[in-house]
Amino acid sequence: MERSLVLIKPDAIQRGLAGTIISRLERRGLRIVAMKMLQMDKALAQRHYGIHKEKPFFNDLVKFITSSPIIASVFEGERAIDIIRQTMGATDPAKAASGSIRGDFGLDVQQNLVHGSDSAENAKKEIELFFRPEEILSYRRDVDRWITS
Ligand code: D4T
Repeated sequence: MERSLVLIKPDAIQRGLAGTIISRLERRGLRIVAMKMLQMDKALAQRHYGIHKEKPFFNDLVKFITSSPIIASVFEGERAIDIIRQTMGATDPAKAASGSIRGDFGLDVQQNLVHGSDSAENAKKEIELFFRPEEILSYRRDVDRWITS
C-alpha cells in the first residue's frame, strides 16, 4: 500500500472541479484516508515547494497556491503514487494526455489543478506537513472498519 499527498489547487476549487478530481482518483480504486480544506500560508507553501526555491517561478507559485483555499488530502492504494501521477497528467497541460485531469481541464503550468507526490519519500514528508498522524484514517479490511493511525 502506498500513500500520496494530493492537493486540489486554488484554480480547481475556484472552477468547481474539486468533485471531478476526487471522483477520477476514486474511480482508479484509490481510497481517501484524510481530507481537509484550508488556505495555505506563505510558510507552508515555501516548505511544500522548497525544492523549487531557486526556480524563476517560485515566488509566483507561492503567491498562487496561497491565493485562495485548497483541499489537502491523502489517497491510499497499491502503487498510488504512479497511478495518481498518471491520472493527473504532465505538469504542462498542453503536453498532458487527453483523458488526464490536466489534459482535460488544465489551463497552464501554474493553473494545473492538482498536486500529487512524486515518490514515497516525498509523500511521507509532504503528508507530515499537512496532517497530524491522528488525522489519517485507515480502512482495515480484516475487521471491516475505519481506524485511526
Ligand atoms: P506538482 O508538484 O504541483 O504536483 O507538479 P509537478 O510535480 O507535476 O511539477 P513540478 O514539480 O515540476 O512543478 C511544481 C509546481 O510548479 C508549478 N510550475 C511549474 C509553475 O508554476 N511554473 C513552471 O514553469 C513550472 C515548470 C506547477 C507545479
